[in-house]
Amino acid sequence: MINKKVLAIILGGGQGTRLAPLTESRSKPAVSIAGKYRLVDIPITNCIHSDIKRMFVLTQFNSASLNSHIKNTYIFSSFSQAFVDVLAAEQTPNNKTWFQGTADAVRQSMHHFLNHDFEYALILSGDQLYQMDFNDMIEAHIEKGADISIATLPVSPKDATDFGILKTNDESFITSFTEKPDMDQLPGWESEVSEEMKKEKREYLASMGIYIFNRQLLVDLLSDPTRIDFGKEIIPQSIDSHKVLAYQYEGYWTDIGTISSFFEANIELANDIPKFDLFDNERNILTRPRILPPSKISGTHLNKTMMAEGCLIQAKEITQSVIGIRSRIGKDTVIKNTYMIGSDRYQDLDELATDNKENRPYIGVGERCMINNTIIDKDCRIGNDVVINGGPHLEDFDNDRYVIKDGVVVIRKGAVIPNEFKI
Ligand code: ADQ
Ligand code: ADP
Repeated sequence: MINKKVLAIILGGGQGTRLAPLTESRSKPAVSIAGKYRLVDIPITNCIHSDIKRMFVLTQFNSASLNSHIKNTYIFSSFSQAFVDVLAAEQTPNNKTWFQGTADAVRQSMHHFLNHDFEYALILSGDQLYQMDFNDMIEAHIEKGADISIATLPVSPKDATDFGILKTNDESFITSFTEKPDMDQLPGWESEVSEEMKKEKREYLASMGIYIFNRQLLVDLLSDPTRIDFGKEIIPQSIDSHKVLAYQYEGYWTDIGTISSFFEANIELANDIPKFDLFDNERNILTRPRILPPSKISGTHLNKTMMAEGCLIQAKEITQSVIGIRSRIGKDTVIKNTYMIGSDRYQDLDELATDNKENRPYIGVGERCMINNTIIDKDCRIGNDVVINGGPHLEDFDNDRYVIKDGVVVIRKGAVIPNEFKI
């Protein structure tokens, strides 16, 4: 099955500064989540489960890891029209700059989209965690004769300032929209929401940054090059002149565009019943299958831990953590509230001997370490007796080995943390 009316455009990320340092050596869609997936797998999976199988991923810079992931994962039959193509910002004679914003990214790639037959463009963000069947939203869009549809979610006043907030009429058409209002602008923006949402004090309707546009309208709206962003220009400027429908969603959805939200979302996955269900028979998250051995664990007390395949674990305790592919953790180490992304490969015995001789820690985490509130990027070498205790007591910090953002310590990809180092 393939939905031939819809073309999906996944906004893969701007400069990615909010997710730095994870985005310093790779593009945002290639950032790893849940120990084995990449961010881009979430919107692609949602599309595939909705029978939308023609997708473009727009990214600011093209990384080898993103291309090889997509090329090796989303392989469709040669008789099908399905594809996932990565489009990176290109410099052309007419256009010497990178994408200025979300709408600009779509405008600059428009000539690629228009080569395809479609009636509706489904525009998605690349940094959100959710499972959604887009068909319901597309049906509502068609049934109500909308020009544009925006998926919306009730949020609390605290969250409302991070989103586009809107109000609708009785037919769910949007009558007003404000992008990321200040706290003192919020009064008056409340909406009618379900009893359940009211109880949670989620009375503001937020844009989820998921849009459906009718093809010609998108072309027309983007013909004005001063319109750079969907949230700042396109949507607010369309409310009065077009039928902009709010599609209400109440399932689990979270933005994972910052280090703290990315960290929280990953750690939450290790709960007994996480809000995001990776263990769903039908709506499973797709990613590149790797041929890895089962994880080997010895003497470890594992508590609320999600561990990917191919790990070698001798730690004393791992609690509320996500341990990514090929992770190695040494004896008597205690790891809590940590997302360890894993490694690209194993070291062989010769290499380990060389590391030993040169006094360099092995790839992974050494012995007798204590690690808490930390993200360990790929291929880090953390020595023995290291203490990393992240938390709100730490101030923001940045050096060539690690970064501290909102209390979360992020060990940079490939960083070497020597024996007995303390953070
Ligand atoms: P934000 O998420 O703050 O708000 P933005 O930073 O523009 O909006 O990002 C939207 C998506 O586009 C993200 O996935 C981002 O990575 C990607 N993106 C940003 N710049 C890009 C570029 N130059 N090229 C390619 N991709 C790019 C938006 C809306 C709000 C809404 C929230 C919901 O503006 O109204 O409430 O999304 O999260
Ligand atoms: P990231 O996942 O951090 O974005 P990449 O996907 O670009 O990084 O790199 C991962 C790929 O690099 C893997 O396919 C892995 O096989 C390969 N790789 C990385 N380091 C080495 C190495 N030292 N030797 C061989 N292959 C490596």
